[in-house]
Amino acid sequence: MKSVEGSIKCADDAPKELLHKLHVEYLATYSSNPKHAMEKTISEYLRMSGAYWTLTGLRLLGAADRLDRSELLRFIGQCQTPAGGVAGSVGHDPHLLYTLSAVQICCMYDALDTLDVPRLVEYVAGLQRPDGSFQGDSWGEVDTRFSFCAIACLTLLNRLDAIDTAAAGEFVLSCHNWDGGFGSRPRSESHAGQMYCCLGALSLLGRLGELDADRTGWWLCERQLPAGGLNGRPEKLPDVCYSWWVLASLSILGRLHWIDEESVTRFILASQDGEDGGISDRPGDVCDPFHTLFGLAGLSLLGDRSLAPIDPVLCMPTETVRGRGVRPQVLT
Ligand code: GRG
Ligand code: ZN
Repeated sequence: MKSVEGSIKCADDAPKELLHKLHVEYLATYSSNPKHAMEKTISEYLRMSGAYWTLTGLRLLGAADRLDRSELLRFIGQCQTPAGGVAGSVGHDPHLLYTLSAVQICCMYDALDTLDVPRLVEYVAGLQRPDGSFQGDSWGEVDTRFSFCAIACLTLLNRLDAIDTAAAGEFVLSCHNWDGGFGSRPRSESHAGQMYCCLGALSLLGRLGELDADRTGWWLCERQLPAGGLNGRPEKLPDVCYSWWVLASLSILGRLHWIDEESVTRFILASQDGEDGGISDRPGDVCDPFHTLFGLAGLSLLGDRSLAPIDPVLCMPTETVRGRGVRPQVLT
């Protein structure tokens, strides 16, 4: 089997600077651009998260005014269901993933009155199970991603009192593996996306002190490949979105300097589309708003001062998070 090491390279003529203006145009016009009609149809079920990726990306670029605020808030209002949770699209079923995206957008727009907050809190709290875990919706799938979504939603709404936080923390800690990583459930394989969710949840619960931060940080910094990009688990390809899941996790642990910042920056910049804007998963691939946000967010964490600072736990502008009086725990 061919090793992934060295299989992905940044071409010499790949972009080396951040294409700020092109990304603003790409994100601001994504949903109205006929070129993306097919992707838009296929991703209809996650439109709410798409709106969060686009708005957050534009906030980092200082161009949030390019989106129609009232249209987006009207859409959110239409997606909150009688159960209190928020769906990915109008007429769909609610889920914690989209409920968090809706809360994040409303916080960025300072418009929480768009939502029926007491009912939303009841919905989130109702998804907690006796072992402290969270199911994503009424169908019952349990995953540490959903623990993060629930805890992040309630933190932003200042309603952590609605759940059993001690049990929620114990469940997340029970998903910590011998290799230093975290999985989706107890004894599941370590994965960088799950790592971000678990460290984010423990940060918001103020329980990072219970971890061996060196062992955890070591699993994370081993995700960097020779070309600079980061993968999500051993022997996998590098992907720009892991510049967020891994870098944010290292940042929460106060160990961002454990990776080579220059080569990961080069990898993200090489994944930009030099003609139409946007960032893809790796150099030469097709761009999408998901990788565009996480590429920009990674660059912001790495200190690009042309972008607004980002909070490593909530993946929202630091200004918004502080404005709500939220100070997630980070280790130094
Ligand atoms: C507020 C930023 C934010 C997130 C909300 C849903 C969520 C919380 C986090 C998702 C974390 C996660 C599990 C990310 C991984 C996404 C991803 C690229 C999955 C692909 O997995 P595989 O197995 O890919 O297809 P690999 O790279 O392992 O081959
Ligand atoms: Zn990806």
